[in-house]
Amino acid sequence: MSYVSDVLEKVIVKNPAQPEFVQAVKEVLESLEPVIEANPQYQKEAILERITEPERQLMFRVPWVDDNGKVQVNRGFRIQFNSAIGPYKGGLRLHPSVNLGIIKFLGFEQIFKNSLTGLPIGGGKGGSDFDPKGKSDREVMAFCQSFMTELFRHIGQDTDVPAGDIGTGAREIGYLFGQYKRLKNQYEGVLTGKGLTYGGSLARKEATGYGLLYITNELMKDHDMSLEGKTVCVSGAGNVAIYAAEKAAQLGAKVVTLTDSTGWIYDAEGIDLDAVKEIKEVKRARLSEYKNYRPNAEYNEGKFLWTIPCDVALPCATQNELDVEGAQNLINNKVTAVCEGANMPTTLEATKLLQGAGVLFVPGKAANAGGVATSALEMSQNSMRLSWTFEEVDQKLEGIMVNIYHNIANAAKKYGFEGNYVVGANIAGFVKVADTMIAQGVV
Ligand code: NDP
Ligand code: 2IT
Repeated sequence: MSYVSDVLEKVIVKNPAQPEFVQAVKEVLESLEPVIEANPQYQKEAILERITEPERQLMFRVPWVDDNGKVQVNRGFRIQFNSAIGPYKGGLRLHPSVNLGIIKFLGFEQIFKNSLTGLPIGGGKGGSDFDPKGKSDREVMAFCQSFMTELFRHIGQDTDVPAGDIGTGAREIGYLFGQYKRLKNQYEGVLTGKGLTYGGSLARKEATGYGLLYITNELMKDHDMSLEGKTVCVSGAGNVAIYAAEKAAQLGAKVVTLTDSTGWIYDAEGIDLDAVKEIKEVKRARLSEYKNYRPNAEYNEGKFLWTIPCDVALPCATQNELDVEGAQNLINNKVTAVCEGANMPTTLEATKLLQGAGVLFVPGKAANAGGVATSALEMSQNSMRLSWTFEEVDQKLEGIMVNIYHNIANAAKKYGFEGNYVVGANIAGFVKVADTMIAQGVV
């Protein structure tokens, strides 16, 4: 049995009931075969065994009182996965589906994504099964304060720097920051995605979506195409989806779909983003309201199956949202490129199907790295106690995304997998972390 299959087997046995974690590990490990074969030292140093085992896993009770005076209990998580190249860095997800396996898959992906940014950040992720939907501001604050009352002792600007993810936006980061400061009596850049009056970075809000389009643009350019005049389907209607749609439109494309957890909209004339921002960012309401703004648009209840013809598909909602059925619909409609704004939105089978059909496919750990990269820029600004302009941050972000594209393209080519950006991203992200782990000894 090869070293890769042996470790994968062990990961499956040691992590029962964690299908998403096993899926993420399988995708990475299988594409590392050529590097592992070329470098026997990785096996001698047990790099794959070490890199698949988090350095530290925290699970804790989060009790809080709701508006009816009733005590509620949620489960909190922080997975400090790998600190070889920098302090743990990664978001906090607040969603009822959150469990240990989900946070571990996200933390594992984050190691390689953060490595690809070229910035000094290790991999981590956290969150809770708390559902912010339908909660009052006071309830969200009560939850955040309780969550931070345990988390604060494990994090810090040089130890572990959490940020936003699904369900965690500016409001939640504000409450978390306030409680951290109160408990530690320290004003430090312990979280990113902060408000602009207390250490936040301009362009962080836009960064993941804009970054996704910068890398998509570079991919198209490298294949003698452009986004100008292209039709784009985006899924999700949150932070990543909205700013992906905004940059796509700025680059001359027409975005015709968005989705949320209850339905999806199709606007053949191009999505009106001011309307979506009002519905989602201000009212925290459902996409079904979009018809009130654009009566000619379509709203459909249920899951979007990628049935609308498009040149570029950008899944920006959640894991495994694009399955074989969706992929086949995209292929039938002659999609050119699929670039992942969410983390692992495409199933392994759907990824293989798309790649087999010659669709250009850029995986999330490369394509959505603009968010965490800009978080690292926020950390730099906090350390220097100064702020860059929107243009400065945006320019750095674009440079980072263009670099990531060429690094993953070159890594794939070097190992004989030209055009396979999944293999390229995994190899390019892995090698730096693995070599650093060896340099730092058995820790
Ligand atoms: P948001 O909470 O802002 O938005 C998530 C969107 O996806 C919402 O529209 C939500 O619907 C929809 N959604 C979430 N879960 C489900 C589900 N189970 N089924 C169907 N729809 C769902 O999160 P983000 O935009 O920040 O995150 C989206 C993805 O991007 C995630 O995979 C995240 O890990 C990833 N990501 C985020 C980064 C960031 O900087 N924020 C950076 C890199 C990756 P509804 O509106 O109904 O809630
Ligand atoms: O998945 C991700 O990269 C994020 N949610 C952003 C993490 C961060 O630290 O900005």
